[in-house]
Amino acid sequence: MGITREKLLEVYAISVFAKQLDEKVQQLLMSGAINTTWFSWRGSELLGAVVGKSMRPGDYMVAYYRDGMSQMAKGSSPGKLFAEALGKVGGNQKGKSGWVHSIDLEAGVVMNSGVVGGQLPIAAGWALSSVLRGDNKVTVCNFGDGAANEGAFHEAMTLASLWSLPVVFVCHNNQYSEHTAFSKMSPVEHVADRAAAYNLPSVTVDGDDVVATWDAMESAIERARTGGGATLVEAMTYRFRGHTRYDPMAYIPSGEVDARLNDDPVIRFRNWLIADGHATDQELGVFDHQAAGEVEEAWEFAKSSPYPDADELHADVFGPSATV
Ligand SMILES: Cc1ncc(C[n+]2csc(CCOP(=O)(O)OP(=O)(O)O)c2C)c(N)n1
Ligand SMILES: [Mg+2]
Repeated sequence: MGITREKLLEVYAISVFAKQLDEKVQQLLMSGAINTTWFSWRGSELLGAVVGKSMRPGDYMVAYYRDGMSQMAKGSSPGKLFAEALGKVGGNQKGKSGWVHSIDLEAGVVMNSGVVGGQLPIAAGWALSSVLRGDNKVTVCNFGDGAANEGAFHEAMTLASLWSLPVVFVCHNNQYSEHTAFSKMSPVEHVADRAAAYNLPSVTVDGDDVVATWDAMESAIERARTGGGATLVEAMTYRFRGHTRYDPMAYIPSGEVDARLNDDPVIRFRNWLIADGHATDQELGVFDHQAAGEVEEAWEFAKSSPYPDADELHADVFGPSATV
């Protein structure tokens, strides 16, 4: 039990890559080179990396629009995600889903949604499918703190507890839901405090603390896999950028974002890896360098992929048939 050196380095590699990819996308958006809806994950790279890396390859991930870093840590191709965000044929859904509905069945990313909270009962459904099929898989469901205020949260927690489903609900509590602070939306301090009402085990962890978050994920996944049922993990994190790129963040107390930016968790983790003897500066420098190359590869892949032909409009979609 506990995170190995190998996994610590994998978490570092994916988080530094995710940070650089997000920065590349911001730069492309601000320069007008691309135009897409992008929900920045800056500030939560470590959390996403730990969630994806703590799962088995065959496990199911139910994603949400701000957790591309978790999906990539689970094995989803960055190039295909990027192409999907741009509506290109090379994307996971050939450009028809866009970023917020991209899934990757090969990587086990089975569901994704822009409907806030909508994925929670569906995650319970995936977990129920594992019980019925006896496939010994665990479903991990990512969602935000705002999603915990949807009725769907209540439905999912109730069923997951009642039926002892093999699911781990991971709340990425970045303390804001669009333009509203969690403290203004919730009568209890933590999402995890609500678990008692469902008789569910729960924990609140510092999502920037890789070791603590790994331990929380490992024991919740183990509980789910061994018949102990569901767990609610609340990981505290922070959203470095606005909800979308058009958000001036005027509702955030002055100095709050700067204080967070000056204590970037990815840099803090890097320093800790060195200070604690897990890696040298040179070893980590190799990952930093590789990440820069992989970001360019993903961008090149997305850029060079064509847009779908107009003939494709009705293929692979529900609704009017191709003959309409
Ligand atoms: C059912 C529903 N209600 C409202 C919205 C509009 N909306 C999009 S993102 C968002 C904020 C959700 O916040 P949170 O769950 O904390 O996730 P975060 O964006 O902070 O990662 C809202 C309200 C939506 N997409 N779906
Ligand atoms: Mg939030």
